[in-house]
Amino acid sequence: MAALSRTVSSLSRRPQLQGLQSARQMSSLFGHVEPAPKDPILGVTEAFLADQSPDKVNVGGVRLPLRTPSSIPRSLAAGAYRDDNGKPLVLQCVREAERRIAGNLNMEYLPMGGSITMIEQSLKLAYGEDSEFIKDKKIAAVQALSGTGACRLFADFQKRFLPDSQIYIPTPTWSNHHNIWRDANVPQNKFTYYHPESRGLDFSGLMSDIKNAPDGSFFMLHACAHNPTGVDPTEEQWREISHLFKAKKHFPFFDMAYQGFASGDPERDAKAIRIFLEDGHQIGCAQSYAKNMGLYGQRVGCLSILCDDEKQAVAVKSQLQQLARPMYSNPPVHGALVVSIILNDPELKNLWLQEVKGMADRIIGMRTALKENLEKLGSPLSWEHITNQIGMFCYSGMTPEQVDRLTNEFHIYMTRNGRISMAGVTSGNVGYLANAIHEVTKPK
Ligand code: PLA
Repeated sequence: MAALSRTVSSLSRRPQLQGLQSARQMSSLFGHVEPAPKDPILGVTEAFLADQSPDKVNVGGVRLPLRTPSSIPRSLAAGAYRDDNGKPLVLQCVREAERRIAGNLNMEYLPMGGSITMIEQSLKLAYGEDSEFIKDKKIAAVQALSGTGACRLFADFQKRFLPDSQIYIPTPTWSNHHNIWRDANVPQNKFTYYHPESRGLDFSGLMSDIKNAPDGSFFMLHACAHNPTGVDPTEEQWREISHLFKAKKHFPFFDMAYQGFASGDPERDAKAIRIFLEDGHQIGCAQSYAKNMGLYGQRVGCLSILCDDEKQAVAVKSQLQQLARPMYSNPPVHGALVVSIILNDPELKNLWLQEVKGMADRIIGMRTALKENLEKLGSPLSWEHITNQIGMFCYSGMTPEQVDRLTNEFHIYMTRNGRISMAGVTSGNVGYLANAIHEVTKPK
């Protein structure tokens, strides 16, 4: 009996011991894992949330000063659009699409490549309503997890099928581009883009870097509303870039995260891509509906690659699907339904076009307001670049130290590269923001 009870109790202790042992193993197994460095963009939101001051403003995106007890903290850290009251905006066309979805449509898996309608409509936006490439089925395209997922899928494709290729990335660029191609194990090169003194494009530097790259190089280009600089080449400059690309047989990969956000017109914002198409390039393109439809958290976008013919496009698409299958199998359905419904219905599409223009115009208005406020305060510095730059961001030229002062003394949060998310500036906070910028940039 005693022997039996010993056996029973040792048996009953065993799972506990095993649990302890595996817990010990676990802690040593991951003991070497250090916290990851903070993301330069999304980390700003975290810092903002931790700030207890009632005056905090996040322009990293920007956050409003919380002057009234009723106001709620608003994040302007990542580039996310806010209305003039500083509130996140759900577009009317999106609300209507959601109304049509609710109770009517099922939530089955999408095909591995995503929603066919969403892809068709996305290609029309990027390549043109009547594009011969669409008609000839020369474009391999899959639904992607927003713009980030589209870039990453392309980078993985590049690594798998052109394993010796590298990617040229502009200086500066959206910080995550570096992470994307790094994690896909594609070596990176930089090319000149921005001219800090003129706060504009370094066109000659850009052209000479394109020229000096080995023939057949891959280049990552921002199709419009360059992030973070807000500086885009002119149409004429794009034509020259395209010609040089042709001579050098380079491959342009366009990241088009802001179609419609630059000029207010998605057609105009696709101009760079259309120029390259006219010149007979093969291109790649990442599209995102995060900003232009306000579908940030829905993670809906499209990756396309223009191929030589239909047969090649079929093969490339099947390989893109093959890359997606072991990662996430197939993309999410809800955002794809929203986009399909809006772009497939002429009335809703029209409403969307008006709403994109409304967002772009509000941002343009805030650029003028910020510049005028700084001038009224008597700032001796030139703020012309605020209105010359385009899209969601203003690359202010402030130093990391000046940004630190904005945060420490004024509770204004923005990325340390001096990027202001203009989409978060409102009639209510532009004065506060201008005053703080003036204080930290005043010559001593
Ligand atoms: N490409 C560029 C150039 C971007 O600026 C962003 C987003 C993306 C792709 C990806 O967006 P998506 O995956 O949401 O479609 N850049 C933001 C957000 C707005 C971020 O950093 O994730 C920014 O604040 O820079």
